[in-house]
Amino acid sequence: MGSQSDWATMRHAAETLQALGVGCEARIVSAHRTPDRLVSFARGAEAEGFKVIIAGAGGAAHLPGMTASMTNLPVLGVPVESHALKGMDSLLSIVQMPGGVPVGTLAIGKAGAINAAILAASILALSDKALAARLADFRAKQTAAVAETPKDEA
Ligand code: RP5
Repeated sequence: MGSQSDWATMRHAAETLQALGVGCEARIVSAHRTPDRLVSFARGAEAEGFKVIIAGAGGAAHLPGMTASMTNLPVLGVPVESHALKGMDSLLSIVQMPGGVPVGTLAIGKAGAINAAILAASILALSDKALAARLADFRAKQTAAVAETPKDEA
């Protein structure tokens, strides 16, 4: 993620990955404030053993796109909700990549962070049968948890 301030959103990705039994590592890498760290991370991620990168950033959110420019790993982008523009700036910064350098862009905020984790798990599950089973179980439990009728809220 681009900043400590993104963690309130991106922790939902980490928690979802943990729930699915997928190992993950959370790092702060700012495209603007720590550009050398970005280059070093993106260029070395594959050799470090990462399989999928979830990049969350807000505002002028260049982190996902710049990361994707320096690695062939799948990069999933999470637009963090900004104060000024409610994350529309983040979304448009992340989603409008030029053809040839893809970032799989998710929804703004918490839903996007959760879905980035599930999508990362889906990618990894293609070559991991045990994870595929955990993912199927996760989805089945989610379905079972949806009531057929609403109840009054307290
Ligand atoms: C972006 O700027 C970060 O991803 C963050 O969403 C936003 C604001 O960062 P802070 O000023 O809160 O550190 O680079």
